[in-house]
Amino acid sequence: MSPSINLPVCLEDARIKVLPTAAFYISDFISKEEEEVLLSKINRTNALKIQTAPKPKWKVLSHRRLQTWPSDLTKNNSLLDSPLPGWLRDPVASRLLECPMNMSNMKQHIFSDSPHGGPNHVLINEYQPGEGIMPHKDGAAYHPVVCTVSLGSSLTLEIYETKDDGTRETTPKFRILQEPRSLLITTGELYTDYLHGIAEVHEDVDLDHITIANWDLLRSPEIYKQGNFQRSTRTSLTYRDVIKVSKLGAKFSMFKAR
Ligand SMILES: O=C(O)CCC(=O)C(=O)O
Repeated sequence: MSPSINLPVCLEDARIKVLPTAAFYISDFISKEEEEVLLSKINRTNALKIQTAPKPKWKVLSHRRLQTWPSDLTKNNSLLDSPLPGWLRDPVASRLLECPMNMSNMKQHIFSDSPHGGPNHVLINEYQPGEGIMPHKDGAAYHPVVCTVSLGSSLTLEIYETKDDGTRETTPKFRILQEPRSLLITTGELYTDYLHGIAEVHEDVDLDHITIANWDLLRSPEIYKQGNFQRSTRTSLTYRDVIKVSKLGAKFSMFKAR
């Protein structure tokens, strides 16, 4: 194992204790070399797709770029059965499945209770400084576990409560700082009841041990001791298990270039 990886013995050791339901943060989940390989795959994939298919893999949205692997969900929220490409399975997905939940049951991992026992879908989002994503919920298509690996730059994810009338509070209830090469896992009510988003700012401010829920789990809290951080390009990979999978996909996927 690369020395720059630092995995806890079990996820329980990486729990973000101030959050209402199980959420975990591992600052050194992948190495610098693995981060570089992932970034080159994400961008080379794009170049290859341009050569072999008219539609580029990146979807340019108004405030970020997005890739969807192995494919977009259908209108009824199902996934056409197709494996994730090898570079999205190893090292991230395989490492997620190897990390035990707690010491009392070393065989249980974060996807043990999910419909397919592991992630089958990855969204790749790229944010330039000043870009972000509006607060939202991920909805019913997925099992309520989201595993996010961050590449390139730090930024804060903001978690919002909803008011009794269903509208969202204006200030976030919690903020989680995600460093490059880190893994964040959110589950349960954080998935079902709270909204999450990324502010469209160039700089994250008001960073300290009180405002940042995972401060004690950060790799390099000293970087943020002035209380602010200037963002650069940040790419995230979010691994999820899509509940409905249509077997039709298997037939067509063998004809697709990967
Ligand atoms: O990029 C991220 O960390 C968040 C992405 C996100 O909110 C989503 O994919 O639903």
